[in-house]
Amino acid sequence: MKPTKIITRRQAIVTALAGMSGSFLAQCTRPMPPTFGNILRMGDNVTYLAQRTLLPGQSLVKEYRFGDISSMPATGTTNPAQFSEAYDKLLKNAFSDWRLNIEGLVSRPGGLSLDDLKKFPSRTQITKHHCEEGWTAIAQWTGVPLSSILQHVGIQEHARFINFHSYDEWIDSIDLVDAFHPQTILAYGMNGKTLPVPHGAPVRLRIERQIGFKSMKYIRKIEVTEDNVGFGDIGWAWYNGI
Ligand SMILES: Nc1nc2c(c(=O)[nH]1)N[C@H]1C(S)=C(S)[C@@H](COP(=O)(O)O)O[C@H]1N2
Ligand SMILES: [Mo]
Repeated sequence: MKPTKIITRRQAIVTALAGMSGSFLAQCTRPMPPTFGNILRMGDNVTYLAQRTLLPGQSLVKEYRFGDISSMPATGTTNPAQFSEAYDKLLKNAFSDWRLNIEGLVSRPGGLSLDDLKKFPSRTQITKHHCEEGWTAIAQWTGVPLSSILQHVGIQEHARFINFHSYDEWIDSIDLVDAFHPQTILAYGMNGKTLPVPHGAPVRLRIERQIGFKSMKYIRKIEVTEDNVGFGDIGWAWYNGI
């Protein structure tokens, strides 16, 4: 008779844990973030999975009153005209030639003007912006829900990511849960006025369930894809839920 293999308590625990996490991931029908597999971005996977599992993602962030509006510094790029000829031209025409180009996995690709966007029912929200540098600010944003635009262009079956491209060459993406969140808007107004250049004119994203840098300014193009393209190696996490 063969001697029974003796398993130490430690081995048993390690094996059980590996099995548990393996089967958890195997059973997990949720998509993994595009940073999955990058050891430095392990925290990203954990917060993404935890938030998407525990909070189905549709809860609303707090909205404030008009009197709560604070001053808000403009950070990062504050005027793409300084280096982008294309943006400079658009700015000189008060953005009348600006088009929101939408391409990728959509049934009706094309360009929407600022006036086109303003024909959709608008949403106005007073929310707190959380910059990764540690400051916060409260402002009022007016725009069109991203969900309305995605429904208008008709996203196709395999679509999973909404990628944004800006005039200052940023590329970033969000998943469909955040894209269809009711407070995710393409904002063209700020504090009751036209969105000013330092804050992202003519149109910026407001994505209230994630940290500040995900709210991309100076939007040029939206690309709907199955695989994530909108995440460069900028050293920041892709998923930044708050
Ligand atoms: N295109 C673009 N979007 C951007 C940035 C930028 O430099 N370029 N900065 C980000 C960061 S870090 C923050 S905190 C907010 C700042 O928005 P604000 O300038 O309106 O305060 O925009 C985000 N979106
Ligand atoms: Mo930021």
